[in-house]
Amino acid sequence: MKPPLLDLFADAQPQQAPRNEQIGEQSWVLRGFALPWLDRLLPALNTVLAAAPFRQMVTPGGFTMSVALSSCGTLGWTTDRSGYRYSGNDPQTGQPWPAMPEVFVQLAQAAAREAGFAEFVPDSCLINRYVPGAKMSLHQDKNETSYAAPIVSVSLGLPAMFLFGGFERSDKTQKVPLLHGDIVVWGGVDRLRYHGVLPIKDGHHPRLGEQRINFTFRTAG
Ligand SMILES: O=C(O)CCC(=O)C(=O)O
Repeated sequence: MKPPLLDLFADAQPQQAPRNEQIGEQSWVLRGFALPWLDRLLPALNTVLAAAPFRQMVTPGGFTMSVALSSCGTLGWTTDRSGYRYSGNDPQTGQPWPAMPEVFVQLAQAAAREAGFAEFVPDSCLINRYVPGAKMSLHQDKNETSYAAPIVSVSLGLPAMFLFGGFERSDKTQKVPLLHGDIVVWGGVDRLRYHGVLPIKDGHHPRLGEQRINFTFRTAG
């Protein structure tokens, strides 16, 4: 029997008290918001990853991303030498991306609602896997057809330092520490703010091991 991709039953860390922190006019960090969902989220994640395993993609500039990616939903974000785009099929298998598990949709909608975005209908969930040292450079999410919907970004596993900037790459950034279970939501007037993740520090998370997993929910199509 193949071992599970993630250890579903290892002890969870002590729970953080849920609270909401405003980091922009329409941007919030929902502390610990995903924690009560974990027992449903992680098995669903394993199912998605069995069909669309993590892989490292190449940027149009020819660099291999340090973060490994997968996706679920009707559209998955991809990159290769010819550009960044959304695709209905996993380029590795040629098959449609796995369907977005119902629990993913419910969590994303609950978080969006909590942050003031009532009608969020995500059609894409990018799943980012960071091992220690992996990072994501400052960027704007601009490959979506419309910017009307917010971004809902879920953090699991090792801690991260999230950078939340302005509308120019050179704008000053806020450093927002993110822990297991935190969710960042930004949209409306903040939808196109630059953001990124500093290199993940070495560590071991009791439930997810030596990695950080991020779900980025978007309405792409
Ligand atoms: O990992 C994160 O917290 C952010 C991910 C992100 O910015 C992205 O996938 O566009």
